[in-house]
Amino acid sequence: MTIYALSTVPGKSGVAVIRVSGQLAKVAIKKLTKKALKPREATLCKLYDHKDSVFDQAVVVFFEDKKSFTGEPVVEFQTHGSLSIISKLLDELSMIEGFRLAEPGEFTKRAYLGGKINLVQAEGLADLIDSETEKQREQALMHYGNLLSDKYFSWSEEIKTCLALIEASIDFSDEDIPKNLLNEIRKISLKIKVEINEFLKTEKNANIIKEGLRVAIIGRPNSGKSSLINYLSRKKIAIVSKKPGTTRDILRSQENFFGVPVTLIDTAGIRKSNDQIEKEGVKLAEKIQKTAHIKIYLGSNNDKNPFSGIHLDRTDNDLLVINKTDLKKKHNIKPNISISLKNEKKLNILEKKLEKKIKNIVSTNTGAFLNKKRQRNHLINAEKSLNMVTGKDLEIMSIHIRDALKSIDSITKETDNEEVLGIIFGKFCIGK
Ligand SMILES: Nc1nc2c(ncn2[C@@H]2O[C@H](COP(=O)(O)OP(=O)(O)OP(=O)(O)O)[C@@H](O)[C@H]2O)c(=O)[nH]1
Ligand SMILES: [Mg+2]
Repeated sequence: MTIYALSTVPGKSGVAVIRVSGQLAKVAIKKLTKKALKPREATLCKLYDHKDSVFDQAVVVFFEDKKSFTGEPVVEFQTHGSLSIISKLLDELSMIEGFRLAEPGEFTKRAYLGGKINLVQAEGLADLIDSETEKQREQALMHYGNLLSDKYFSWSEEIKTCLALIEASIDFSDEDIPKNLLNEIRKISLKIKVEINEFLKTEKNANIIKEGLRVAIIGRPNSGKSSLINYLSRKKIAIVSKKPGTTRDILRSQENFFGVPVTLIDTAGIRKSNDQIEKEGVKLAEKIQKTAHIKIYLGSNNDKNPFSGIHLDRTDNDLLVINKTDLKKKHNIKPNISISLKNEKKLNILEKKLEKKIKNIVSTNTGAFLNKKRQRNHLINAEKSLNMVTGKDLEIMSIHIRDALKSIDSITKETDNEEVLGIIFGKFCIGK
């Protein structure tokens, strides 16, 4: 069947694009424009309905078989974007024999089935359409372009090399198998395994790009956490008061720090309390502490034990900060920095340190990240199969290597899984 759909947003617009794909695409040109168009040339045409009345003027472009997005003959009608013209053109197309309205994602699905793009690229295209921030767009483009697919293709090639080595020596008796051959196979499979493992780890970075970095301020009551979120965000996000236990809920402020989406989070002061609401707040704070990418542990200079009752699980990304240096020091903690929010002392240094931590996390995030469960599942299966490439029995080794190859190849090309294809392409809108 030849399919058609509105490819631009439904509704009133300057220009609407209606796309037709299929072997009969040329029939639509002939019926609607009464012209024969040269491929890839924009031609201004009158559009005729089935009663020979002109209903619009449109720029029409024809793409030949194999030289279009879908790989089939494609026509794009760029009409005036009025609701009546769009529905008229869709009606006229529906009257042509062999034509039907496209399903969601069907143009992209045809591009995949026609070998114009692989599945990883199709998933990247869906992300590209959905992308909202610059980082998301960058990532989606890496998936839609060749970068990620090439990684999978190169693993596939290397695994095939292993198979070729096995094939070449399968007739040797066990004793005669050259030792370096077994070593070579093990070396290649180990290398791929390590690379897969590294790539699996990038999944958490993908979440940062999607949801932003979470910076949580954690500390005992009254240490100045709310004062700090207000300072860092340059807004009055939280109530500041000398009464310990002021903040109970989680307070968030969305920031854009040097192009990185960051959520600053103020939490309830952590201490033992009999107050039911405060207890609830402490629980929430401890939960946030576990999921933050960066924790700013904030203590008071005039506390003997500024972090008592707080489980200081520190990574390199976290900062230990002492506030209230305008008051007398009562502790012997060695923090990353001491500040006074009251006197605005060393706050710019704190901000610099925070900037460094953020950049550190984001800058290690170059290249394409894993962001699809489907791809992850195949990678995990490939990893499992490669783990079994041990021993000396070439036939058994070859079974596991073949399994690994199948898993890797399924990432770019699912051969027999209509359900999976339905999920991937169903995510697109009609007309894409
Ligand atoms: N002397 C002094 N007081 C400060 C400083 N920073 C904040 N404060 C005061 O300390 C008190 C507590 O500040 P908050 O920002 O509300 O502290 P918090 O950590 O959010 O407290 P809870 O919400 O109760 O957990 C307020 O009276 C602030 O004005 C500082 O650097 N020096
Ligand atoms: Mg507070």
